[in-house]
Amino acid sequence: MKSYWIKLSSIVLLVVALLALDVACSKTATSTTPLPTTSTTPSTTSSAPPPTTTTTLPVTTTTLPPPTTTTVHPPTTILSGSATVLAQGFTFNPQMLTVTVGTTVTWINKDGEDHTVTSDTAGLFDAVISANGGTFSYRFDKAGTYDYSCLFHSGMVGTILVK
Ligand SMILES: [Cu+2]
Repeated sequence: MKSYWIKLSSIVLLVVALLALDVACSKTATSTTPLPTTSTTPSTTSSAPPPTTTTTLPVTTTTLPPPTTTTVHPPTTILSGSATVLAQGFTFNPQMLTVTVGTTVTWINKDGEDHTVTSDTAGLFDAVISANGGTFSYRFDKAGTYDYSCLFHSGMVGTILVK
């Protein structure tokens, strides 16, 4: 019985010793001494900014020559095969259309009123293009200037230039 108590007490002591050792170890592990902060003081050599020398330059007024106005002519797009003229807002758009010989021109009425496509050359072409999408097509097989107008609205004129 006595030996049992000795054994037990020795175990308890051992456990206590182990615990103490563990505590000591954890203490040493956690207590990390902070590194010395080497505060490098910046060398404050405040160099004064260089004095701003404001040199007043003499104002040279150069008289520029008048701008040369170059009139840019829009490139005349010559359409071939097929071309379209819109009757819109009581005008033919484009008002002048240049096409090659053999081109079929189609007029499309975009207005809410009827128009006509009537050649100034009597008997060449005269057609009514009805309101909201009416169309008329004519194939120009000869070079020349073809003026036309709308019989319903004076001043509604157009030209087809065939080259
Ligand atoms: Cu018209």
